Formats: sequence, C-alpha cells, structure tokens
Amino acid sequence: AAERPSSDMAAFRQEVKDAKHVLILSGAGVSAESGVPTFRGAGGYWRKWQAQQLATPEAFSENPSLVWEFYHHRREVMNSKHPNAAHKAIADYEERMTKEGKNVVVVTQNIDELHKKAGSKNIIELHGTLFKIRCTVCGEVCENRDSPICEALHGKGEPDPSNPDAAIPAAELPRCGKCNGLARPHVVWFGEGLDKDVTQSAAGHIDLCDLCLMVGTSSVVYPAAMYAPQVALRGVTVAEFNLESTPATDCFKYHFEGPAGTFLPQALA
Ligand code: BJW
Ligand code: ZN
Repeated sequence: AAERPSSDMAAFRQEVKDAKHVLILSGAGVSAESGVPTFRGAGGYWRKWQAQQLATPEAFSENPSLVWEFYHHRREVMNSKHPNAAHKAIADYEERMTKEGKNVVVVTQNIDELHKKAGSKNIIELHGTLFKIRCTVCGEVCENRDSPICEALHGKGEPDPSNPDAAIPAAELPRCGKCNGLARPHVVWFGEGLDKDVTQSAAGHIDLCDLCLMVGTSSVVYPAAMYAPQVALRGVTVAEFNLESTPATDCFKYHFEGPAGTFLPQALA
C-alpha cells in the first residue's frame, strides 16, 4: 500500500473513540522526555559499555560487581525522574476507558516503572523491573527499593568512563533474604526467555485488541518487536509514535513522527 503509513491525526482520533480494547506497547522512547536514557543512540553508554554488553547473563557471571554498579546507578537515577506527558496521557486514557467499561493495557519493555508512577493500572512488564531482585540460587523474587541497595554500592556506579571498576566482592553485593545467595536484578537479559505468564497475558491482548499504539521503541528486540506487526497482520489498526521510522513502520496504518510527549496527549485526548 503506497499511502502507508498515514499521519492523519483526525482520522486516528476517530479510531481511538471507537476502540474497546486498546493495547499500548512502549519502549525506552516513552521515558526519554523524562530524562531516562534510551539504549540505542548517543545516550546509550554507561562508562565504555552499551547496555547490550552488560545486560547479559555472561556479563553478570563474569563480573557481577560491574553489572550491579550499572543497575544500581539506574535505580538511583530513577529517584529523580518523573512521568512525562506521554505516560500521563496513557494513564488518563486508561482511567476514562475503564469508567466506560472498556479495556486499556500497557505492555512495556521498560523497567523504570514510570507507567506505574503515572497511574496506569493495567501494566505488563515484559523485561521485569529495576525494583525487584531475584536470587541466583533459590530463585526467590522480592521487591527492593532500598537506596543504596547495599552498603558496598553506596556512591558507586557513576557513568563517567574515568571511574574505576568497584570490584566489590560477591559477598558484599545484594544477597537473597531467604538463603543468602547472590541476588541479581529481576530483569530479562539478552539470551534469556521472558516469563511464561507474562508472555501469555501479552499474547491474549495481542489476539483481542481492536487498536494498538506502538510508542518509543526501535522494534529490534524480540519477542517484543513482533507483537505490533502481529496485530497489524490481523487487520487491526496500529499507530506508531516515534522520533524516526523503524524496521516495523511499513507494517502500520499510522506513523506519527515526533516526541511522544507531544503526540500522545493529542491522540488520546
Ligand atoms: C522516541 C523518543 C521520544 C526516542 N518520543 N520516540 C528473533 C530474531 C532475532 C533475534 C532474536 C530473535 N529472538 C530472540 C532473539 C535474541 C534477542 C534479540 O532480540 N536480539 C536482537 C537485538 C537481534 N532477544 C532475546 O534475547 C530475548 N529473549 C528471548 O527471545 O528468549 C528466547 C530465546 C533465548 C535464546 C535464544 C533465542 C531465543 C530477550 C531480550 C531482552 C532484552 N533486554 C533488554 C535489557 C532489559 C534490562 C535493562 O533494561 O537493562 O531490554 S535490552 C534493551 O532493549 C531493553 C529494552 O527493553 C529493549 C528494547 O529497547 P527499546 O525500548 O526499543 O529502546 P531503544 O533505545 O532501542 O529505542 C528507543 C526508541 O525510542 C528509538 O526508536 C527512538 O527513536 C525512540 N524515541 N525518544 C518517541 N521522545
Ligand atoms: Zn535465595
């Protein structure tokens, strides 16, 4: 279809009005205007590494101290970050739709919890959250919002490349409250499967939604990258909100190129 995708906001708003089950897929771009760095692109470095190098089970087993510095830093950064106009538009929309007996669900790749902070209720966190830890020995998962998460990480994790590796002994890194095993962030790293319950409930919305918004994701990380194209294949409208086009753009009916914080409040008003 040569005319695809369209950027006709009035036409899209009419589809928003008619929808009964809306799936909102989000990625790092939705939090960019809150000052949270995205993964791919200039802001994606921590010291000399990109997230793709540190967000792996291999990196953690080789140097758990380094990987913990990285996640500790990102937890601390979130203390001063707040939801932006895009998160708020999504949360307000869910509230209005719920009152009308309709359904809005946010399926996010983000681990920053900004959708929750904005007031969204129906959230599926595909890649986990910064604020849970999981024991590498017994598997126990627990919420953890301590700042710092442990004494040894206090003041560590500065992103400037001139900072030395803190080389914290494993015994002083975050430990399991149950068995004292080494704990790790409860997030999904490259090469790891997503939680079965999480992918199953996401699949339900992919099959049932009658409108889908794809917000601030580069559409390169699987399985999340295939969700919106899958919806589009059913003939359901998908609208992409991004600063640029992505490998998935041509699958979609609408593409709104620009900051999500500007376009989502218009689209969902
Ligand atoms: C704005 C904006 C503004 C900016 N407004 N927009 C099939 C094909 C090929 C490969 C695979 C495949 N299946 C599996 C794989 C391997 C791998 C993968 O996908 N690799 C690709 C990179 C090639 N996938 C996996 O390993 C997944 N596991 C899996 O599939 O298990 C089964 C399996 C196991 C083993 C082998 C095979 C299968 C797990 C992936 C987990 C990803 N984890 C991370 C880290 C999470 C924890 C953490 O945060 O540290 O998740 S990686 C990182 O990327 C993070 C993100 O959630 C994810 C997606 O990034 P996102 O959100 O799209 O961010 P960016 O930065 O890429 O893009 C931002 C976008 O916003 C840009 O487009 C900007 O333009 C835009 N933007 N400002 C609007 N204001
Ligand atoms: Zn344990």
